[in-house]
Amino acid sequence: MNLLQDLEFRGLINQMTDEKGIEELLQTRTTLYTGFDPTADSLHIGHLLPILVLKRFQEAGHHVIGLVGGATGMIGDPSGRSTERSLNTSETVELFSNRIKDQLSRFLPLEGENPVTIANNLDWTRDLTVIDFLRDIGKHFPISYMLAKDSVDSRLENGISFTEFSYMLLQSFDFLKLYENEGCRLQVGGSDQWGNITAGMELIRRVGHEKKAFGITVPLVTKSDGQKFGKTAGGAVWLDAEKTTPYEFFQFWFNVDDLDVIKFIKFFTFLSHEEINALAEEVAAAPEKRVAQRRLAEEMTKLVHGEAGLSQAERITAALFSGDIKSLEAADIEDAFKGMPRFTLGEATNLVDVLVEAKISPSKRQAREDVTNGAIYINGEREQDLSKELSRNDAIGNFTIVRRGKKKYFVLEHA
Ligand code: 485
Repeated sequence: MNLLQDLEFRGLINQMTDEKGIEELLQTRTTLYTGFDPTADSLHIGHLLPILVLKRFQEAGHHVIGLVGGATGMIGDPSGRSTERSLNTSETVELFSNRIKDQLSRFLPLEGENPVTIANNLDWTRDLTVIDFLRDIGKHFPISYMLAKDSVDSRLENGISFTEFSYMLLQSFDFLKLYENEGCRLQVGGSDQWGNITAGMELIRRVGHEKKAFGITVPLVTKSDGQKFGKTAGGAVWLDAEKTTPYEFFQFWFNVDDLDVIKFIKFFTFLSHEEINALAEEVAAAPEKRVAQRRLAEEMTKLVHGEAGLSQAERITAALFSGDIKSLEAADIEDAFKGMPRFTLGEATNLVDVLVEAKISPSKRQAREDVTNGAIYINGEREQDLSKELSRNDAIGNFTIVRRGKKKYFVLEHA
């Protein structure tokens, strides 16, 4: 099975500008690119699909260029957005560019057998004068053509600045530059990039290049429940471990719906078609076992956070499931209970008093009952002694974890 057939099997192709032409192009080693704008200090899970598609091209022997939009990040792509973006300073854009370049290179090796190239469009726009830009690029774009693009048309009513209106010219210019300098014939992007990609192909044609350029878009990832993919209660799912911990990342995948899990396995993992089909049978036969979700979570966490990140995530998951908090290390505790309110221990150290003060039990009477009934666990161990004093000796690092009942966890921090 060739690359295109694999992409089709996985549902990774949304649109192609010319299926026959692309099939032919991919018969031999070709150069392709995808652009990423530095609009934040990290990429998020929404970027992962195109990144992994690039990885599939790279592994199939093609030359992949990951473009960081040091220039376009100064402007702001109107595609898929209903309002104008706010501008970042050039320092911020540069900082973000470096972070994104580092992240890209984690997935797309810059060394080894078939290295990926990282480019920055600031390199060919920095010294471009406004006069040259308007004469050499602008002249090829009829206003009617630009107005007809979705990204512009959908914004005419609510307003679009000349700045964002011009964005497609910059992205088109990138395609032209990479075509001329690197022999890049194919641009890949999300479905919102169709307009920009086809504009670039058009520019390449209009300046008189004979060999055609092509475009492929990958689908927007959607969930069966209609909610937005890649968002949790805590916000976006980031690829940076500082922003989304490996444990949170693991949980995100572990919690995907039965109706979505096989689709996501096809999209995001490199499992073979046989393995995927076997997992699909598992989901149909015994969905409650969540075998496919576990496999998806393992594969993705390993891919993004490495073996160490995966084992940490699994350690925390197992500890929280079994209640064996003692098996966790101090650093795990921070991640496992990230975002949960913490109660800082003060004067009171008597367990019953702390239960009341930290609002773990609603009243002193209830707190005593909870302890005697065996509903209170300290770092995973049942505590039934009413005279128990909490001390640093109980703590894991700076924290003591109290559980009330089956699942309710509370974090006590030793001052
Ligand atoms: O020459 C180019 C310069 C910039 C870009 C592409 C080519 C970036 C592009 N305009 C863009 O905004 N991409 C988004 C981003 O950077 O976050 C997302 C797309 C998504 C997918 C992903 O980038 O919204 O569909 O293409 C890689």
